[in-house]
Amino acid sequence: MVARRIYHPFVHLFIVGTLLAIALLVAACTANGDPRQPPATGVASANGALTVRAFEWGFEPETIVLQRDEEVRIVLDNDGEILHNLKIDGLEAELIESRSTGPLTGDEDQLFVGADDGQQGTLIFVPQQSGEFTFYCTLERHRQLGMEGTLIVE
Ligand SMILES: [Cu+2]
Repeated sequence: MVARRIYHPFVHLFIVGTLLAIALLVAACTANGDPRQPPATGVASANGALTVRAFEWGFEPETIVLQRDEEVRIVLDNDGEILHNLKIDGLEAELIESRSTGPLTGDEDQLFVGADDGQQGTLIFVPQQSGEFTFYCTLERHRQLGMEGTLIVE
């Protein structure tokens, strides 16, 4: 009887622990396999480079996180069948270079880069303001079809 009293709480803890572990495992597997999960957030690498894939109809990643006052080189990789671009509105920034491919280029001080289908464009700038902004494709209806993302400057 004494042995049972000592033994019992441990068995109970073991069962609860095992069930918890299984529940966590199942939750983790479900989250990873769920196609509705938003794509991972994009963060610039140590050398300030970040690739954003454009396609019909969206960007990947959909959320980009940049650091204020740190130079970033965004490579717009057009993986789609038609021309796309990436434009950021309302962000105070020092534009260093915009190198587009295809027929569209931005105005002089715009944060804009275009990329022809199967091509890449490069946009280099220094964000000078923290906050949350939107980036999108300016071509007709592309934004409405899903070519829109969030840019966060920390
Ligand atoms: Cu587009």
